[in-house]
Amino acid sequence: MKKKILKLQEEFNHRIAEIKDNEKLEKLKNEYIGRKGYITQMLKEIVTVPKEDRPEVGQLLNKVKKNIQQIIFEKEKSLAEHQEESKKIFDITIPGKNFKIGNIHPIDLILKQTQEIFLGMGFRFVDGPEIELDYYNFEGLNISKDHPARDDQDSFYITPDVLLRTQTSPMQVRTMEKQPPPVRIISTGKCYRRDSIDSTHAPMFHQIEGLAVDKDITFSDLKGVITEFCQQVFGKDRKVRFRPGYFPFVEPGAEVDVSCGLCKGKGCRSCGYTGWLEIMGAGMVHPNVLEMAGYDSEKLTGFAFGMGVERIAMLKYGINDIRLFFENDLRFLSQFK
Ligand code: 2NL
Repeated sequence: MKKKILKLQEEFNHRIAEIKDNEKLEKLKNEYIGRKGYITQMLKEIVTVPKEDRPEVGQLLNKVKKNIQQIIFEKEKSLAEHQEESKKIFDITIPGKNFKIGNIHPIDLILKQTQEIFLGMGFRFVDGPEIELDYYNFEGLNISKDHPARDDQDSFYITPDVLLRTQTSPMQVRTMEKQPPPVRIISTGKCYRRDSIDSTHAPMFHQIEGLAVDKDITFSDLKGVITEFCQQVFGKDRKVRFRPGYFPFVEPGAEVDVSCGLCKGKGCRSCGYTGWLEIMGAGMVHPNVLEMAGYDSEKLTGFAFGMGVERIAMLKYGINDIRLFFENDLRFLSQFK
């Protein structure tokens, strides 16, 4: 009997080593430790063992039973783990992880596009401080302390002489002071004004300004550059017109309109039934501005223009409220790709 028990254990050890799935393991479990299994069978057979040997044989049988139970338990665990593991490696039906990639802010999109267009026409890009001296923001641009134009460009003052720039022109003045002509620059960035917030005004906004100074620069050059820019941003089919307009730093000055894209210039609600949309101010640089920067206004002429980036973006994308740009609502911002 003892031999038979040990043989049973040995046989079990061989058989379990071969097993690779739950179904076969379950069968083997029944075969050995089930209700009609070998072990139960042998427990019944114990009566055939001589009385004095029974305790020893019984103990051995119990030991083998426990042993087999333990081995089966371990095998069940390892099969389950293996299954988990192979799921991880092989289940190609699990959906991939969706990486969220951000997109460029619509204002930056217009800024980048604009820079590309003007770089293509030979302009250089300059960058400068948002905290400026009164001199560069106003005085050097022909806006003296008592000039009424200051009313439209009320600023945030840090001291009476230091303020948040109300336009990007200060960098143009700084550039002229620093370098001899010819000058062909684009200045872009944030500007600040003490405006009440509404659908077309924000206390912080972005501007794009251009300046070209050289011998023999004419209003025709300005018209050519601006028309090219408008057609690249809004489309080849757009027309551009120049109306007289006043800015203290230019003479003559002009307001620039682009033909309405919705009605093709016929007049509709979106263009106020005029067929035109105002997009920027421009003009020939005022002789006073050239002189203050140290340029000879008898020998040199120049043109300049300035536009609000938010306004360009609103016209291009059909947006009706400037506040959308600054509220950081991803449902809005993620539409510009
Ligand atoms: C507007 C009008 C304009 C300029 C900006 C400029 C700069 C220098 C000299 C002369 Cl250094 N002019 N810039 C000229 C005309 C118009 O901007 O309404 N911008 C949003």
